[in-house]
Amino acid sequence: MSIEILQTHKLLDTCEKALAERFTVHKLHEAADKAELIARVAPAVRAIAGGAVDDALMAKLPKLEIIANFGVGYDSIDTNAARARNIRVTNTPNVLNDAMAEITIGLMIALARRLPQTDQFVRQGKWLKGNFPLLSELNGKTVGILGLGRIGKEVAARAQAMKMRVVYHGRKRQPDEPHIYYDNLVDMARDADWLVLIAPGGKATEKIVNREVLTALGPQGFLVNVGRGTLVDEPVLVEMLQSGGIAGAALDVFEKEPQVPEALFALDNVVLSPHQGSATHQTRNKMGALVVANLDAHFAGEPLLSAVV
Ligand code: NAP
Ligand code: 8YV
Repeated sequence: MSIEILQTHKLLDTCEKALAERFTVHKLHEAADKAELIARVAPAVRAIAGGAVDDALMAKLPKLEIIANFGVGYDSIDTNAARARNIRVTNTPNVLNDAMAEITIGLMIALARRLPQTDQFVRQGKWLKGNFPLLSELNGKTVGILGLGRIGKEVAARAQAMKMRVVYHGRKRQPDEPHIYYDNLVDMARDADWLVLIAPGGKATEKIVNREVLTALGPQGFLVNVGRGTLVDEPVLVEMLQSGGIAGAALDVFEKEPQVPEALFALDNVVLSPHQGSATHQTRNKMGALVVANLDAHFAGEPLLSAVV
């Protein structure tokens, strides 16, 4: 008999195909009556593919053994509840590091040189009436990275290639890293020209970038958030972008996606991206393959490839 699994949101076609070849897949996101679907399949469901899993959902699935998240960030899964219920959790680390580092540097250049705005300037015929204002460069500047992890290190390497000085903040110093460590985020923001956020979301980091941090970054400072929207106090960020409290922001993630504060749409010192960090064919295919490989390993009784619980 085929193993039954629950899929919580749309996944890549190749991933869905691979899952369908192995399992009986119940698609929660497609169900008109989600409660009815859960009640009907609950006695048989042994795995979840996807995120957005809270304790209440786990409680309804007595046979649940594993949650295979599509993404490295697993803040949408209650890992404490999973641990307490002896449910394994996997994520998709490393396969997206290069895509993430590329979009981070891309967003930095796009913001420094206002690439979306210059494109509009040409298309709207404004160049015929005069030149676009002068801007700034990345080289020679200091970038402070919040979260020098797997992705943060790839961002650091590329920032150095851009002739930037790299410093970082996290909960602990990493002795093998050559970059200067700040144990205080406010101090790092004060010394940095660019603040790049690539730390996990969740309670521990909620609004870690608050008014004090943004004030320290200051009117010449740029913020790039490719980590999670919850890292930033979003209303304060909007206010400081409007008032010139910071110079600009490039944002791939937001507090309540896909909702984006409308006030940002009117600002020229902002570059917006719809959570596209890992959104390339090659990376998403690798992420999907890792979701499937973790489920395969689990049901074959083999060690998981990338377990977080
Ligand atoms: P990682 O290797 O675990 O790195 C996370 C880093 O954050 C570590 O350096 C860690 O350093 C730091 N950190 C963790 N908790 C912290 C805290 N409370 N305060 C300060 N620093 C903290 O993770 P990764 O693979 O690089 O991924 C990082 C995050 O990027 C993911 O969790 C996800 O939210 C986000 N992401 C976004 C996209 C996108 O599409 N935009 C795609 C992929 C990932 P310490 O342990 O020293 O604190
Ligand atoms: C998303 C991400 O998972 O890996 C992460 O943590 O934020 C992204 O890769 C991806 O957009 C799928 O939802």
